[in-house]
Amino acid sequence: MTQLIEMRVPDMGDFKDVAVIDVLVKPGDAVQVETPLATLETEKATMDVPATAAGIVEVVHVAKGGKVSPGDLVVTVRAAAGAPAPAVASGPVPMVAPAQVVAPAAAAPPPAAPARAAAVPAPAVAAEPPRAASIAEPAPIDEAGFSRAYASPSVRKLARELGVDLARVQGSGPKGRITADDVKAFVKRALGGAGPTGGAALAGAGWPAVPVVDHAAFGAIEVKPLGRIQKISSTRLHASWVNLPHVTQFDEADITELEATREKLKARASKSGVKLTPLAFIVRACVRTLQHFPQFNTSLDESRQNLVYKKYFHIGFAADTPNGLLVPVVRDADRKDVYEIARALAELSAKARDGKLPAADMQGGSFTISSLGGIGGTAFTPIINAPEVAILGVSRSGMKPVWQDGSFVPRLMLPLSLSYDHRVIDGASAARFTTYLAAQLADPQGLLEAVP
Ligand code: CAO
Repeated sequence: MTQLIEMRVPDMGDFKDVAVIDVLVKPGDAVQVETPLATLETEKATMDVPATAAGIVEVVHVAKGGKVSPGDLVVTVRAAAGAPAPAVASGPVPMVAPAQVVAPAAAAPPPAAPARAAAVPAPAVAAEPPRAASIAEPAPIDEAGFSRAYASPSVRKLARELGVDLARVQGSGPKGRITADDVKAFVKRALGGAGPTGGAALAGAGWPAVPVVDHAAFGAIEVKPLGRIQKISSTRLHASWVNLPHVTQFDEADITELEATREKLKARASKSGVKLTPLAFIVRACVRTLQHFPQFNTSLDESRQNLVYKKYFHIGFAADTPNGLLVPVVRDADRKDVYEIARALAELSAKARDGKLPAADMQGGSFTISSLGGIGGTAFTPIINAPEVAILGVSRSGMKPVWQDGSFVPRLMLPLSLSYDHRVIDGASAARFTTYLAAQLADPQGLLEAVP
């Protein structure tokens, strides 16, 4: 003989007309004692209405968005045959404070293992499949952050079961409340994006996450979506940053003679439609240096056991465009003289700025230059355009006193910042590379020689 049990909203102190923000069961669902039936929200907290007996839900009397008061009917449950008498509705249900207020209940240790696990003999250890070495151990849960997170007890329980640190989950509910769907989406992202390039902000993926901050809580804000190019470059930059051990070697090149020569040639070049900028000379100098140090014109293959030496010199250069950062590639830069390089730079950067750069013009680069010289700065640490193994950063040149033959002389010095993949290149090679590069830049006549 089965029995119908009415489950009602328990005493909530002075609260009346409390919003139902989630209904967690539907007719036909099996519930156990303490299974959350619905989530209610007052101005100060969210709380779950728990089942008081085991059985099958017959009728749900509340709807999401409705209001309830203590004593209102939530569900009618058909008790399981032979089930023990329903537990007495136990005073106020566990309450969870919204963000900032620490709820003692929320900081409680993880719930005990489900009853089934206790009743079933544990599988022999040997029967467990070996754990893949690449799966990271879950990061420990930040208990203080977990307890501060704004979530109902049922969502907390779910998070505990799945090993999700609620402190790292962005809530999509009203006032930033974390829902069960937020927790599930977080886990899906962890499974799909775990690993170095995924950049998963998940406890389970082993990558520590940056804190999620409700910026609006501190003042006015405006949210703007990232542009398409920004999204692509942010993924690539992040992938390079987390996969390649970067080291940056700084140096200076004396370009006093180079600038004097460029000044002399600029007007004539301009008449034939060529803007002879320092970057054209820098590309030429890099090609000569790469020819001398072929290891910088390589990529690691997929197995990471071999270096792929490229016999071509396709030089990418970072171009600042209204849509974001693009890297057009000057193809076969070793077969171009300074004027031809200057012409290619101007054409490619114009196309990039107008949004008319075909994908083919951004592919196949073997080394990249990022020049901020036209803007300013003294040095920076560029991120390697992986799978390339090095990138040259160029900052603004300036007059400096340089000690020469017993006295200081004013020289125009160009700051160089070479970031390299330390798996492929060692520090001594990098220092030799920038020293050689600086020597090329100090020799404008050499750079102006016809290409063999
Ligand atoms: N030191 C001093 N002056 C420099 C210089 C340097 N290192 N490099 C360029 N200049 C000067 C040029 O001589 C030019 O002056 P004049 O007109 O008097 O000759 C002026 O700065 C502007 O140069 P430019 O920008 O027209 O040409 P460029 O070849 O130096 O640069 C390009 C072209 C596409 C690289 C540049 O426009 C650009 O987009 N730079 C930004 C790159 C970037 O965003 N890098 C960061 C990537 S990582 O986030």
